[in-house]
Amino acid sequence: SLPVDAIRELSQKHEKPANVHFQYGTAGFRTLGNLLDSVMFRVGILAALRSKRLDGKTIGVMITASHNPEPDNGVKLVDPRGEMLEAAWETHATNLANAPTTDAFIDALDAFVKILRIDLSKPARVDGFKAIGAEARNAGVTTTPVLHYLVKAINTKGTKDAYGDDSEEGYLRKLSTAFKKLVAGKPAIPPLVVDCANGVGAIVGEKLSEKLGDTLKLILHNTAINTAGALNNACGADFVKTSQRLPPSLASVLKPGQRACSLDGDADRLIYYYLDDRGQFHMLDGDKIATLVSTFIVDLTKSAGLEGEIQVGIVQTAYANGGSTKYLSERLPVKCVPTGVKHLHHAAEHYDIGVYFEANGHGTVLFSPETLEKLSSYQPSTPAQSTALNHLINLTQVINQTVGDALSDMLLVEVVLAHKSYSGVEWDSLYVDLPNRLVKVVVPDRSIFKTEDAERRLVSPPGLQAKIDELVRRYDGGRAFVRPSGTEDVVRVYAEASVRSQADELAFRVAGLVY
Ligand code: 16G
Ligand code: ZN
Repeated sequence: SLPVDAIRELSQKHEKPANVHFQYGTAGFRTLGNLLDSVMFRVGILAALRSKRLDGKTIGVMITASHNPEPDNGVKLVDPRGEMLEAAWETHATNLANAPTTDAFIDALDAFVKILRIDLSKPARVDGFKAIGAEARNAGVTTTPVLHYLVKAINTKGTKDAYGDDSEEGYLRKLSTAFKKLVAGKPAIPPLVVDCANGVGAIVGEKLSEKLGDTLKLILHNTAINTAGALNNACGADFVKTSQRLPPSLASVLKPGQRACSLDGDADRLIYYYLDDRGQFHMLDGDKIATLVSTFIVDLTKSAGLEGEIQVGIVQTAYANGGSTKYLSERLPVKCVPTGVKHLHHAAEHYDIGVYFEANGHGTVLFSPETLEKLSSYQPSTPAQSTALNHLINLTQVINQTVGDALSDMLLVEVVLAHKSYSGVEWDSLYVDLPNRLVKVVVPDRSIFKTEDAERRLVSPPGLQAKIDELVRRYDGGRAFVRPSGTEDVVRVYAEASVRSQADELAFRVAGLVY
């Protein structure tokens, strides 16, 4: 049974603040860090119980502000395969976090353990945290994707699916070794400017840089991880994507034509960009990355003689630029799903090779178990086929398949650019982004906004979608949708049109309907 006395004693040191409602949302529990003490304690217990429920498999606990301002902290769990916490447990997590007192928490815990038939005598391994009778290991200060990697590596150790050495060093070695093989024999790669958002990507990026040596010189900027308030402030992937401009700190650094990229605070989002000869800023976001990477992988499957054998598919959300959706769907199967990594990841698992990216720069490529099997047993019949096959196999190593990983995606992009001899300009010209505008609207109650069709249409409030449709019809190339944010108390409005001023106008007019 539950060690009630021990839990009570500890829980009383971490009472829940009154008048706060916690919600395990798309990215775990997120709120002001100073409100999260009770949540941290309870998440520790929850993680231990999840581990016990899964026969002692290792669970990860990540504490991070991600792309948000420093005081906005969060905590999320990583499931044994290195993936996001199973959806059903999000509700359990929310219930436990909101029990008003220690006694109510213990009652809720007791009921929960009974309903889920959790055998408390089972061992529990929680990486990075200590809780009831759980073995814990502190993964230290590292990126979110490294934690996902570690959890998968620990749980697959010694099996035929072993994912890699279960250390940060193992992660760095796996990625850099595969990268070096992939670019061997290609012309020297020009140095890459990396904006680390003053977050933990600076630490891991530095170590990666050492491993890469001369194969790829990383020029790290915004590495002030100890400066209060600097995290994601006027830098980082979210700043670049949202404001569609260069981080001011790079203005004197970046030369015309030079590639640069921004990570977010926990290094699971990546946005590229460059300045053209006139000094104009060009952004290469998650949609551009998906396009670059998927066409490369399709080419390789053809060159390997595996066309028709291995199907590549794309997963996007409603935020994907219409230009990218048009370009991609003329070539490949494309699926649209609701916002949030778990939806994209899940849908991508249905393809032989699933490429998923959110426009905000979070994404990765998944190779199904059957595809991995096919790649390892396939007998190429020409040297060219053999080369392409080896590239595909090395791609499975350079890509972090547990979750979107800015550093791994960065290496992936660099591989493709090196193979195609592309600069930012050629990459950018694959398709033209439609001008777009994102606005947020503060409303009294965002829960009245309900969507369907992968968040592209509103079903509630009644009548609103018809008004939006009517407005959109008047704009050339117009598209707009409204959805409640899963992470902030606002409603988001997205609009695009064939000209900038029209996209802006459409967004503001739709926002006007939402108030
Ligand atoms: C979270 C999601 C991200 C999504 C964003 C949307 C994860 C790990 N992260 O950050 O994928 O794009 O929420 O936020 O799922 P919104 O609902 O506030 O627009
Ligand atoms: Zn993040």
